[in-house]
Amino acid sequence: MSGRKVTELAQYGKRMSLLLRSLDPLAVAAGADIPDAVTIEGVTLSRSDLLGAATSVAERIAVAERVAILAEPTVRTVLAVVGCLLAGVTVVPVPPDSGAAELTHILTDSGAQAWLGRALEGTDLPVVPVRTHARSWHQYPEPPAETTAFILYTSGTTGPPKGVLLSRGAIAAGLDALADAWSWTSKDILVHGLPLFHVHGLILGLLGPLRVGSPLVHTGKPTPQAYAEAGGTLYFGVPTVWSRIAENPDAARALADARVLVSGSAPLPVPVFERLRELTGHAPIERYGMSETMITLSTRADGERRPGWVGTPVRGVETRLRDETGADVAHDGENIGGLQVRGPMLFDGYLGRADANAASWTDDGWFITGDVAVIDPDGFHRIVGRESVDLIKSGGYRVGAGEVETALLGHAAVAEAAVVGVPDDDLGQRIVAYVVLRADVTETELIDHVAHQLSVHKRPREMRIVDTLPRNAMGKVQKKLLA
Ligand code: MCA
Ligand code: AMP
Repeated sequence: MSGRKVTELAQYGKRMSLLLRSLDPLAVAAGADIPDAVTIEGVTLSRSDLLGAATSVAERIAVAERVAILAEPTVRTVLAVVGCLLAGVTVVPVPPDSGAAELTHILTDSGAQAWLGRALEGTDLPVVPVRTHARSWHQYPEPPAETTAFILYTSGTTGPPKGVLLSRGAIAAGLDALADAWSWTSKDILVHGLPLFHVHGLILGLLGPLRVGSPLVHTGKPTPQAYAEAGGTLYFGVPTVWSRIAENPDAARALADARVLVSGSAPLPVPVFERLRELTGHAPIERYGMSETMITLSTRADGERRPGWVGTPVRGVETRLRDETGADVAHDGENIGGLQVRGPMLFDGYLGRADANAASWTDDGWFITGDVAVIDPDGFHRIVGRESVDLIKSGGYRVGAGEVETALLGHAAVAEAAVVGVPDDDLGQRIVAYVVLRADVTETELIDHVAHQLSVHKRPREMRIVDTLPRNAMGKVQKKLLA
């Protein structure tokens, strides 16, 4: 990043930090105990259970700088994450379905010093146990707002996932902006069954309710039946979750008593929006964000909810559109441009990736999202798509075509590989791999190979074996012809 940009960002950050509050996740909503603060694995923890047990985790881990947490949806994961936040230790959440190559990359790249809680096999890091019945009431001073709270691994178009550095201050600002947009208060009960290693399930879905003081029910898996039975007021889901609920009218109707249904992480198809409205009586709130930025745009609980549109900037956020030459694009609801954002909830850069950091920011300090959007004269945003076909969103997961191609090329039978996202009614996009083979192999074997190297959710759902890949004169695969 240029010196000028760093100074501008620092000044911007300083102005915004005046608006921030502490990220001790249990401090803001302090007061009377909450008997049902978190329910997960069918176990309910009160706020004081959580504080006592997580503080005991903090005491064990406070000497560390960064630790890896296997982000299964369990009581231990919750205690480990909150314990680290109390002690000011950086958390590296590890997807529980991580395969060998992805796991090695995350642990090495992040510099995690130990596992906190359960470890995946095949790593030589020390393991610090999390004891659910231990209690401590030690009080830790609030670490500075700039302290990195999480390193979240997220896919790029090429290469292995990059570590996104999210500070305590960014998270506090991001959560407070959402509480404002969604009128989210301690009277709500949040329900979701999203994974605890991404912004959506972990930061919004676990730290959000702790900060607001609203009970959380984590359903394990986000099935229509589990959502229907949970009895919440506020529901989070990725579009795949909502489209499965929309196809299950009984489950959908059971959500009629909720206050707000929120969709995000990928575009919510308009027919799913309409069907949910018909069955539940609620027009869902749609919001837009990234691991790098948290949530920057949302429709509001007290505002218009327009199908296919993701609303207006949340508190503290500014947006603009730029064309390929860097010129301004009019906010006329028609012209499309590259979406750029800034605000107090943005990340502090990719860990150890000067190249990617330089490419992600404009000279005047705006983050280049890589998404293409239109903005109407009222400030409403519609996300049109991504600039690159090499970033795929499948079931709300961001998957880089390049990482899947590299994994496939690591199999002895694969000579060439090209991976694309194909429209899919259930997953939004389905990962499809085109391969040229040099030896016999079954499709299942190749799919399993990716699942074991990267992670289960990055596996191609379909393999297409071809004789050649379409290439241009430069030898580059023409993916538009494949997708
Ligand atoms: C199938 N399975 C396999 C294989 N094939 N296991 C090993 N090898 C294989 N080859 C098993 C899986 O282990 C799993 O088992 C079961 O099949 C189902 O897996 P799958 O088919 O992948 O699940 P799905 O039904 O497709 O999942 C849909 C989903 C999921 C639940 C919607 O995609 C999901 O949780 N998405 C959320 C993504 C998310 O949170 N994104 C937020 C990013 P078993 O079931 O027994 O385990 S943050 C973000 O985007 C920003 C900030 C934002 O805006 O929010
Ligand atoms: P991730 O890093 O997993 O957070 O993925 C971020 C990407 O998800 C964004 O850059 C968008 O491409 C996409 N995304 C998130 N929310 C939405 C939404 N509501 N509509 C369209 N795309 C979305």
